Amino acid sequence: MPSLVFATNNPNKIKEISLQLPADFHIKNLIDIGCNEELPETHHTIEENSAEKATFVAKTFRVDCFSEDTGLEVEALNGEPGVDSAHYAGDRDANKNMDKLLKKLETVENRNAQFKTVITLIYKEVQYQFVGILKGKIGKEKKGNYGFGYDPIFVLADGRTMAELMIDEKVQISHRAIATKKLIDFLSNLD
Ligand code: ITT
Repeated sequence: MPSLVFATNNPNKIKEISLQLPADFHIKNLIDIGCNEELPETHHTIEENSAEKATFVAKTFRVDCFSEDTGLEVEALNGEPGVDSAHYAGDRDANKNMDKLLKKLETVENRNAQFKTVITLIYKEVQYQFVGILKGKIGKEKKGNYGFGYDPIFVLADGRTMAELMIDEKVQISHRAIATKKLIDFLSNLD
């Protein structure tokens, strides 16, 4: 397995993806390569922002790396918060983001939503993307103490919210896990 930098400042993403990676797969994080800055996310799609973060790190630090961008897309809101998921209520506050979404959906019957993760790998200066989608519904209230971000209001097919799953269960089924599995399969097949 090649040595890669995981270009993210989100410790929850590192925790989840590290659990899934095979034992011989070593990732470095941004601190290891001396990158202390916020990664640029200036585009209007999850795909473009994911690519932007990986490209920035690959070019600035001359490393092979991967990044990921994730968004929650709500059907009745035409895909909102989507690419704005982190800043939906203004300041990266998960509780405020969820409150804003619950308020917008107060009288809305269609609660269908999906999490979408796009991983961008830059390996030997070539870019690859891997997508993971998980469908669910937005609940009426927050439930559960695990996970992060929108997990307490994202209801799975079995009626539990994502925040009611412990991390080892989340990494079996999540949007991020689906995209990560594709990344691992790809890397395993490199010569
Ligand atoms: P990096 O860009 O440094 O990787 P970030 O936290 O800014 O980290 P994103 O731009 O992908 O990450 O932001 C997506 C937001 O969506 C994030 O702040 C969370 O609120 C939410 N989110 C991402 N993954 C999630 C998950 O697995 N469960 C619930 N919410 C999630």
